[in-house]
Amino acid sequence: MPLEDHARIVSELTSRGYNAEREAVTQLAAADQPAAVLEFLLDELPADALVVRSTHVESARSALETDAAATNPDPAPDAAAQADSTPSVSTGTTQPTAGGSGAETPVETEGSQPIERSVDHDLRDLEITGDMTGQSTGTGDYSDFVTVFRDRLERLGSKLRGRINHRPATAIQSMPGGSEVAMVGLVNDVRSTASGHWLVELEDATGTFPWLVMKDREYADLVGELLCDEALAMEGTLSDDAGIAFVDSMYFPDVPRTHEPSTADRHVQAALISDVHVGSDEFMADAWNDFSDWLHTEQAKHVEYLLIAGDMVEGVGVYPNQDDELEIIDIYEQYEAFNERLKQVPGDLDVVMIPGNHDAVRLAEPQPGFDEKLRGIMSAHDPQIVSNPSTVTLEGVSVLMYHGVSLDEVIAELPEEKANYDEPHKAMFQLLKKRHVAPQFGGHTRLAPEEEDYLVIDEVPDIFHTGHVHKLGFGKYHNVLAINSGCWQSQTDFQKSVNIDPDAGFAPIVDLDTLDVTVQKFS
Ligand code: D5M
Ligand code: FE
Ligand code: ZN
Repeated sequence: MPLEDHARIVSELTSRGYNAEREAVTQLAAADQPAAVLEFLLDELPADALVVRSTHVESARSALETDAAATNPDPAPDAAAQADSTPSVSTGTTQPTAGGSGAETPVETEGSQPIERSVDHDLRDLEITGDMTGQSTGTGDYSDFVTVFRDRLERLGSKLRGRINHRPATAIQSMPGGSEVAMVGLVNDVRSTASGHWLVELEDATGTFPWLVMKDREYADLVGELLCDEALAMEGTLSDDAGIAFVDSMYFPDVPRTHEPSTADRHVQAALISDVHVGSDEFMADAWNDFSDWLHTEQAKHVEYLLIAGDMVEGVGVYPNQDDELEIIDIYEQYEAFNERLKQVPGDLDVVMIPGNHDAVRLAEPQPGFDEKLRGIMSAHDPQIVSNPSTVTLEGVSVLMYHGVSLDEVIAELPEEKANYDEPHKAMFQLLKKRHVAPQFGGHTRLAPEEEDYLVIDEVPDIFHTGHVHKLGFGKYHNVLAINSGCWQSQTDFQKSVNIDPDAGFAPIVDLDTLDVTVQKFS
């Protein structure tokens, strides 16, 4: 089947305000006279139908084929039955009323009627980079870990080496006391000394060297930000016995302050969400319905991209006692239900998704995109399914998508003012500064060693999008927009027990031409 036919059918349907099931498009394309079937079908669709389903196509085809059109073609009963399961969107007959049933009405009252979305697909541009799906080579051997850390040091070191006159650890070990020295390495260990100073051990490909940060130096404050295995450069002076170096300067790979983000050439928006958790008792169906209804309204007509940063479903066996709060027990049924949720959003959106720690892919990062079976299930709107992390560039604006498991660790390890759950974007700033999405190995975040370190932030993104901590927060770090997108799951028993108050039912919307953010609330 030529793809153009599919694309033409989809754009024809969307220009008339309809979404379509993928199967329906395939069936239409396969019909003898797709245009005739399409016209017939649209004539017969119930007035409030928003989604063209395969059952509609079948009815229309058989009605046409038996040439019963003149007598009594009646796909309506079938179509009406289907319409019950179509997403509820206020149709112009049901006015949203304050204090009304609420659940099925969009939160915004202004411009909240569904409209015929008309988008020009030719203006869109979406490119994926850094997707490691299908590229996994790691076997979990010790040698793989050596390779991945060497790659990390190589690539992050290259961002540091130009700034200092560095030497390998072994060369420093043989230099005389009092020498000026500099080194690029990964943080091997951080500990405080008896007198309250800090000893930071750096490791490179040749060996390790201890660096002493005096407690009263301006850099002492930065020691609190350090995580094991992150890349760092130190400059200083060797002690008289040449056994340690006193730190004068400390450098992070960082984002240059001069970074100028790219922007789109037209007014177009992306909705950034994550942590849908379909299958959980706490999945907020009403908020999701409101969100997807809103996407069909005038207010959302510029939203052309939908990015989902992991935890599509609640999964099974992710945390102890999780089973008690499952609405859907079977993992595949959870994905089927998620796909139904995906069908609710306009079919002309370009959807990109990465997995999270609740999803049915390996837990260790980088996580490859979903396997063929799950792709088959999550087929609504033909989403781009890529690895965690991956970068998607939308009309020139690069968005680094990462689920965010390492944020728990950054928040646990760093002082409150530098990273906390109420300001998740601050923890994201730290990852940008370290130019790595999950620096610390061996804690919460599991690492799958590969030939290269896919978790390194090689190119500075224009937007950094994470989820996982279920808190909404955004801000700019050296002109990079960091957004943690909240969730669609209300508080779980575990979260109640540890006082996590999730930000559920929010959709941050980014203007790709200005990188401004507006937050739509649906709860
Ligand atoms: O995790 C959502 C947030 O809640 C994230 O910050 C981890 C934390 N969380 C949730 N459940 C648990 C349990 N059982 N143990 C430890 N931390 C937890 P998400 O993985 O997206 O559900
Ligand atoms: Fe989550
Ligand atoms: Zn998560």
